[in-house]
Amino acid sequence: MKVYQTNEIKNIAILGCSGSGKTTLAEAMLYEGGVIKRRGTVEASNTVCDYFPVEKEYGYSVFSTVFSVEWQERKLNFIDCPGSDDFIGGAVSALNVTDTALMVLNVQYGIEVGTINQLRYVEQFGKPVIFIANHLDNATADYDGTIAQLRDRFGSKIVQIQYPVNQGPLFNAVVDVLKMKMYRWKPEGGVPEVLEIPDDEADKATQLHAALVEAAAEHDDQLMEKFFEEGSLSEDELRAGISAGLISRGMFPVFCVCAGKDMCVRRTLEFLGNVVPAVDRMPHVKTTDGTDIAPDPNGPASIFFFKTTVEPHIGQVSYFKVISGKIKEGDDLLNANRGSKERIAQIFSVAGQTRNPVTEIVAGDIGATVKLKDVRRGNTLNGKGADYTFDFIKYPNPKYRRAIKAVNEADAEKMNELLTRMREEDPTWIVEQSKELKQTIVSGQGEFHLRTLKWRMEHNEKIFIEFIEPKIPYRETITKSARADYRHKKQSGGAGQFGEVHLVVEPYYEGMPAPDVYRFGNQEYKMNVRDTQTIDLEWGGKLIFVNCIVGGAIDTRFLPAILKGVMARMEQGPLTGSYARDVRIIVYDGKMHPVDSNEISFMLAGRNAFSAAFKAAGPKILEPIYDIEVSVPSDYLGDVMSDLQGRRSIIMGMNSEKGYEKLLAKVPLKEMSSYSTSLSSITGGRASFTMKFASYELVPADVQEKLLKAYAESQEDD
Ligand SMILES: Nc1nc2c(ncn2[C@@H]2O[C@H](COP(=O)(O)OP(=O)(O)O)[C@@H](O)[C@H]2O)c(=O)[nH]1
Ligand SMILES: [Mg+2]
Repeated sequence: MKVYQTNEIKNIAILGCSGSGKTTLAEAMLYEGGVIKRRGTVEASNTVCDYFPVEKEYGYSVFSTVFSVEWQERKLNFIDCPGSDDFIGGAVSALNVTDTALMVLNVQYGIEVGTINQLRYVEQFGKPVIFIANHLDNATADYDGTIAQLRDRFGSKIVQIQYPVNQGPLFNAVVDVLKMKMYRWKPEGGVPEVLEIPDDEADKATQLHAALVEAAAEHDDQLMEKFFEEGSLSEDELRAGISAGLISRGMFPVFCVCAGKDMCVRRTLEFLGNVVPAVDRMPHVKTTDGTDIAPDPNGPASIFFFKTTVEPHIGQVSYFKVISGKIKEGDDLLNANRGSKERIAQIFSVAGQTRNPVTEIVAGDIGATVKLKDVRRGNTLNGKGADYTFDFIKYPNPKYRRAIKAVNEADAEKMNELLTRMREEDPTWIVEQSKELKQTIVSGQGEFHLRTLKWRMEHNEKIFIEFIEPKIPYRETITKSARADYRHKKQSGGAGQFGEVHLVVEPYYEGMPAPDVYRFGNQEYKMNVRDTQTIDLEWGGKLIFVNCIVGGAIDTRFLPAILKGVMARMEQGPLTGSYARDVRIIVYDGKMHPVDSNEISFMLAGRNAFSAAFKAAGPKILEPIYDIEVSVPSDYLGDVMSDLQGRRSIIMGMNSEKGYEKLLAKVPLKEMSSYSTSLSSITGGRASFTMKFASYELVPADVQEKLLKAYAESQEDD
C-alpha cells in the first residue's frame, strides 16, 4: 500500500444497533475495495471483521475491528464496531480516533435503542453522521417509516441522497438525487448500471434533489449566494455544501445500501471518498494538559494507542493513530505514560486479522504494530520534540457485576492474569479483588459481556470459571447514642493483661456540636474534650475519636491501642461483619493496672466496649443505592415501571424523548443483580440503562432482619 498523506485519509466508525448490518457492510466494502476476493457472511462465520472465535460462536461482533479500503486515491480507514450495548467499549474507543460516524439502520425497525445509545456518544463527541438505510431487501423493510423516524428526531437535518425504488425481496435499484441517476444491480450486486431516472420517479427525484440543493447551500455563504442567483448548484458544489453540513453537524445525509447483496456499496465508498472530511479538516485533539495538536505530518512524531488485542501466534497487536508527525519502521519512541523506550519494528495497515506491512505512516492515519515491550491501551509514544499524553477516552460505568471463581483452585492465578489481560483488550471491564467481600468481582456492561468472557476463558484458555452472586458491600452505622464499658482482664499464667474502657458512641453527622453532657439511665456524663481525631474511612464515611479522659484514668499512650481495637470492629461491624461508618466515639473513662496494662489489653477493651455500645445504639445496616437511567420505548414503559417497583426502587422522574421514555430511579444494588437480563427480556432487548453509585441508605427493617439472620447462620457454619 502507498503512503497516504493526511489530506487523503478519512477515518470512519461504522456504528449502529446489533444486527443492523455493519459487519456485512464492511465485508462488501472490503470486497469492492479489492482487499478480499470473495465476500464472507456472518452466517458462515467467515467475515473479515468477526474473526474472533467468540464472535463466530455467537454470530455477532464482540470487538471493534479496524480495516482500510483504498478508493479513488483516498485511504478510508474504517472501524467496524460491536452494536450491542454490552460491547459499547469498542464503539467509544473508535469514536475517539475517527472523524465521521456511519450509523447503519435496519429499515425493518428504524431507530432502535442501540441506535439512540450510540447516537448519544456520537453527539457527545460532536462527530459528523451519515445514516445508512440497510436491509432494503427485507420483506418488512420500511424505508419511508425509517425516514419519518429520523425526521421526527432530527428534523430538516435529515437529507436523503438516495431512495429505494423497490424495497423488499426484489430490491435492486435506487434513485440518487445527488447524481440524478438511477442505479440498478444484477442479483450479485457490485457494479451497478447507471440509468436515467424513469418518468414515474422524476417528480419525487426532482423534489428530493431540490431539497438537497437547498440543504447544501445552507452550509456555505458563497453557495447560498449562487443558489439564490441561479437556483441550482453543480455536483461539486453540492459535495462542498454537504461536506460543510457534515462537519457542522447541520446535515445528516441518508444513504441506501443492501449490504447483504452488495448493492449500492461502491456508491457509498465514492461518497465517503469525495465528501467525508479528511482528518486535516476536523477539530484538533487536545493533550491531557489542553494543548491543541494539529495533524501535521511535519510536526514531532506522536502516536496514540486506542486498542490492543492478543492474537494467536503473534501476541499483542497494538492499534494506534498518528496524532502528529510521521513514523517509519525502525523508529525509536518514548512511552510518555510509562517512561519506557520502544522500537517500532514493523508498521501495518490492517484488514481484520490480516496485516499488510507499510514502511511509513503519517499524521491522521491509523495503523498497527506488534511486539511492543510495554505499551498499554491509552498510552502515547512520542518522538523527539513531543511529550504529549492524551486521555480523551472516557468509558461508561459498568452495570452488571458477578463474583468470579476458578472451578479448579489451581487455575486461580492464571484466571487473574487473564482477567488483567482481557481488561487491557476491553476497558469496560472492571476487575476488583475485593478485600471487603473476599471475592474477585468482575463488572461489565451486561450478561452477554460476562458470558463472552467465560466463553473465551474456557474455549481459548481452557480455564474453567463460574460466576457467583456477588456479595453486597453493606455498611453499618448507629442511629442513637449509647454508652458501654468493658474490662479486659487476664491474670492467670504468663504476663497479665488489664484494661478497662468506658465510652459513648453516637451517630456522626457533618457540623455536629462538640461532645458535652450525656444522660444514660439516670446518670449524667459531662465530657471534657482533650483531643479529637477525625478519620476518613477508606470504605467511605468518617470515624470521630474523642479523648475525654480526665485525671489520667487511662494513660494517653493507650489511646492509639483503644482506637486500634475500635477500628478492628469498624472493619468488621458488630451486626453483619460489614464495614461500619459515621460514628463518633468518646472515650471518657477507664482503669489501668500498674503492671498488667498494655496495648493489647486496651485494644481488646476498646474493641469490646465499642462493640457493646454499638449494639445498644440502634445499629442499622446501610445498603448502596444506585441512580439508574432507563431508556425504554414508550410501549414498554408500564412493564418496566412495575418491574422496578418490585425492586424496592424510588422513581425519581421521567422525561419523554421522541417515542422513548427516560426513567430515572434510585434502586438498591441488591435489587440490580440481574437487571440487564430482566430488562432485556421485558423489552425484547429494546431498552438500555446506565447506573451510577448514589449513596448509602438504611435498609428496611425486614431486609435488616433477613441480613442479620443470614449472618448469624453463616457464623454458625464457620
Ligand atoms: N436481508 C438482509 N440481511 C442483511 C443485510 N445486511 C446484513 N444482513 C444480515 O443481518 C444479520 C446481522 O448482520 P451483521 O453484519 O452481523 O450486523 P451487525 O451486528 O450490525 O454487524 C446477518 O444475518 C446478516 O446476514 C441486508 O442488507 N439484507
Ligand atoms: Mg458486527
